[in-house]
Amino acid sequence: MRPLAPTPAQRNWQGLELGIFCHFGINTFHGVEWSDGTLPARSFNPTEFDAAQWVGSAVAAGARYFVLTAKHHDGFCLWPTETTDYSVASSPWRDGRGDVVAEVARACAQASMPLGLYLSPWDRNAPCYDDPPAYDEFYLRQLTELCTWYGPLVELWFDGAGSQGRQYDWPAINAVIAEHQPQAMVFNMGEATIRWVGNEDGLAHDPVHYVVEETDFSNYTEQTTSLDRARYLPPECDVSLRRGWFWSAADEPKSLQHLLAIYYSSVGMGANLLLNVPPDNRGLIGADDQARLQQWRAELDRRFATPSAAELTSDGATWVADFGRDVTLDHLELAEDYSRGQWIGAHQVHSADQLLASGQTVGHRRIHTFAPVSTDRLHITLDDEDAVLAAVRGYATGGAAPGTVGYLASTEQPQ
Ligand code: FUL
Repeated sequence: MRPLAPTPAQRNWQGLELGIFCHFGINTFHGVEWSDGTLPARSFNPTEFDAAQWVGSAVAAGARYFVLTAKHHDGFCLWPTETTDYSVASSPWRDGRGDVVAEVARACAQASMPLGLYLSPWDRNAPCYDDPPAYDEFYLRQLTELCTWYGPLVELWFDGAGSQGRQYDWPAINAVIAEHQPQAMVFNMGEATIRWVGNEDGLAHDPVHYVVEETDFSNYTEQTTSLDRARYLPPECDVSLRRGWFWSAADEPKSLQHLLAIYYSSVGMGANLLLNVPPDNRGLIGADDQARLQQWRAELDRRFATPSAAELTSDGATWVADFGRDVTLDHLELAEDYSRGQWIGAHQVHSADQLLASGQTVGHRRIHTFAPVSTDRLHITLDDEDAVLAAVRGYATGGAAPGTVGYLASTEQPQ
């Protein structure tokens, strides 16, 4: 049977590979992960706020999209919404005339960085939250403001946390998106076009299916969402550079080795990676975080910036990747042409009689590592003769290891 194929917008989004997630809000000023909607708006005061610095850090990290928490579960809005006073308009920042979403949107536009917005369905401040029809209307007004005030959006991020068992008016939500931001990817809820990978550690596991019949709901429940039919929903791996999603003075960035492991297990596994980099209470990305991101980017560039490209020929399911000369390789990247859907369910890579690598998914990009070999060609066997390899690239990294996952993010529910 022919697999389901991506829409052009889904393919475009998969091609972005790496995004920066930005958790910033009232919690940033109290060193907490979740707050209950009662922290005073007057505590929001990022005196050195600089959206260009945030987006510049994302550019330097090699990210190709940027997703901002316009409203987290506490209900505090980073834009001067007309729906509630619990927003930047009630804060001392810019004398209550500031708009974080607008400044980030401007910085993104200047850097040609696609912008996405996170709007938490769960709202612990809105008095109408316990009245579903009233809250649905309130939420639709917030979503409409975000979809109409800030230019094109690449992604709308709907977080299931706190919403187990709650129904929102998804048909109406989808209609707002369809009317104002039809090209935006919809993350994991409603009429989703992309899905959560199922953990907050940034790790995809082989096989990584682009077509699924159910999705995981959130980190705080075993609940899954059964879809009405199989859908093309490529995964996004979200994880924080730090232990927490929001900045806290006591936290610190993950090690380089850990971040490299995340990259190999997300982008290197055919999924997108959305790496959270939380600005601090000055409104800046701190020096340690910037330094770690730069170190990570430099090491990825060192490993992957100079590929040996191969010419590909195929005889049904067996492909020859011809490098045209002897090359020494210790990393290999395979790419599937998934414009007609994901066909490859298994693959093996041989150099002469030696099995170098094997696995299931190839997808957008699959990275393998192995002990160095010298060869002028590789043989790649796929499990389907209608599958098409788009590219094979070899790298000599000097035997660099994928990295190790030193710390798995806590799955405990913050209060
Ligand atoms: C979770 C939320 O509860 C966290 O605070 C964070 O926003 C993360 C991306 O999703 O489930």
